Amino acid sequence: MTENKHVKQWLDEMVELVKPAKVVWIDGSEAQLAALRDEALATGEMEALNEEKLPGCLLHRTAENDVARVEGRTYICTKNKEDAGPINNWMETSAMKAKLLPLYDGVMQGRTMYVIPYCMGPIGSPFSKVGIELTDSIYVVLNMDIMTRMGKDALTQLGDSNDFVRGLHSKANVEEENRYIVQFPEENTIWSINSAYGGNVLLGKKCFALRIASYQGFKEGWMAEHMLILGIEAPNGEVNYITAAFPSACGKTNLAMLIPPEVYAKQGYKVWTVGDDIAWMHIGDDGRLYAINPEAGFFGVAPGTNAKSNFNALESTKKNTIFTNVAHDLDQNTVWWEGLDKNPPENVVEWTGKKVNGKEYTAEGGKLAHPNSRFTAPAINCPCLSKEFNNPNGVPVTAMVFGGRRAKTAPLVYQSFDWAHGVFVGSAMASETTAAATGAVGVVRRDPMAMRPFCGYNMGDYFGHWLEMGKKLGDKAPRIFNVNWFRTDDEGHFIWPGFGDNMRVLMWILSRCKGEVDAVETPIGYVPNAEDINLEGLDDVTTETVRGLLSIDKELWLEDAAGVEELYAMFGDRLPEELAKQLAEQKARLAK
Ligand code: GTP
Ligand code: SPV
Ligand code: MN
Repeated sequence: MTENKHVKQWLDEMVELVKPAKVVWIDGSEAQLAALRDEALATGEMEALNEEKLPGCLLHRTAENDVARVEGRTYICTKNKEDAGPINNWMETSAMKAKLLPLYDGVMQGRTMYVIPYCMGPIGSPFSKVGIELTDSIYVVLNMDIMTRMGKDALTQLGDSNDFVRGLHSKANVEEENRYIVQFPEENTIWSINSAYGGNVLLGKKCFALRIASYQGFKEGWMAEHMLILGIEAPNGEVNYITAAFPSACGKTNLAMLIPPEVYAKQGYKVWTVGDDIAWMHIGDDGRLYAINPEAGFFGVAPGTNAKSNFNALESTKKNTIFTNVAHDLDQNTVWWEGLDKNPPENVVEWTGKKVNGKEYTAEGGKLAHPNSRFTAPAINCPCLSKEFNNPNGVPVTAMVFGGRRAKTAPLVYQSFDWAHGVFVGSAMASETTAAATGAVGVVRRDPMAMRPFCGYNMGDYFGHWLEMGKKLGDKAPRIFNVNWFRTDDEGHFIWPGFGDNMRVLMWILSRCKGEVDAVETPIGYVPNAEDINLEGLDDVTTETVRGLLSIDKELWLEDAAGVEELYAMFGDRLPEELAKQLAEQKARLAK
């Protein structure tokens, strides 16, 4: 399908290694995809859902030991350990290859190898980049079709260039003890083996668009971030774009697709989604920062998604969507998850594949759907998809937001003093862990810029790169904020209503960017006057509640600073001096 000699040479090498029975190029045609769907249905790898209620939708279950990203088995391999940094698992490039080659040797014998050319970013955009994924999984092919611009167009975009990411995936025998998700940023290469789950195997997503791309951005002067992109359209038609970085399962998809509360809707405000997980950002000709969404679909968390919490996400899943590890309602031949509605189906197969009755669950945790069950939905299904979605130049960013799950400490919202302080705020992020990765849930850990699992190089250098970008942007830099939707009361209930009502906070953020509203200067940044958060139409939330949500406990913040200090110490001399200075200044302000 291509005359590109770099592609052909690499493909020959990989075929010789994994020895597939057959090699099939994915051209992206509907006929080829339909045949693959049929094959997956015939083998039971996928199940077809109710054609009337969920046309074109498929259900898939992964192995019980393979339901989330595996951070402990994810590596950044470079020649020198310092270049991967203290946060990433590291092994020297050739040592890792020596370890993995025997696992790959002949692993596709008797299987078909699919060759998937794909483009991250709009076809024709100067900011887009091409990858090729080799895989023995039809699930991967069908998901990559939704998540990326896959097929012939991607090869056209590549031309005869050597600048493509070489991805090799085999589900092998899905052995946990031999599972590896390995990035070689210095070689534009990804090797993934023994998983068949989402982020571990859809190599365009976290492996390329964040781990490899963050390193490319460092080298080439742009940024790859774990950020949603949304536009807020004012009644006069002006649209302002906001990007936001929250750790996995902390609310990006929800915020990206929010429905404005009545108070704004009636005035004519609208919200548009450009992206829900990843932003690639470049400095434009006018000196501002522009963002594109490299993806073409949403790999979203199913549990908690319902018509009230996220109408637009739910609508996006009504056709041509793949559901992974949700429950299967046998009477309707539809899907169900916790939080969809209050009526779990009676005649149901839980996510593990076991048929259960009524409300008995056998799966650990007592849930019908896995907490990290997901939908893979085409972006074009989204009712609020931005008309700029395919704009090759991206959209200009007015504000950047960081946030996480913090039961106490972080206030509802605050603004950094300036860009450098904003980089400090992002670097100091912490959040409670979620089901998006294997391991304990609900433990507070430091997660700088929500990139801890996704930064493909030394995070000290990454902080330095952020500071550099700010210098280049100067006074055109987006303003930087931090939010927290997850403060809880003494009974552990969320105090802030969240979801659509988060727009009330975004509106304050935009007012600040335009210099329209004052704020209170505190040791950690500018905090709103509680009266400036519009609460019209909210029954349970008063200005007094908001005052509480905005309160800052200096003791807790000093403890937090100690955590930041510990994190910073890991980077040694790779930590930019500016950040050490920011931390010292913040501590001094808190101690006053
Ligand atoms: P990844 O796809 O893993 O990167 O996750 P994400 O950041 O896109 O998170 P998502 O929007 O899917 O939300 C994850 C979970 O957080 C869901 O269960 C939501 O219901 C919940 N959530 C999202 N926004 C809010 C909010 O404003 N308040 C509360 N309390 N929960 C929220
Ligand atoms: C995340 O974990 O941040 C995700 C899902 O968006 S995955 O693609 O599995 O990484
Ligand atoms: Mn994510």
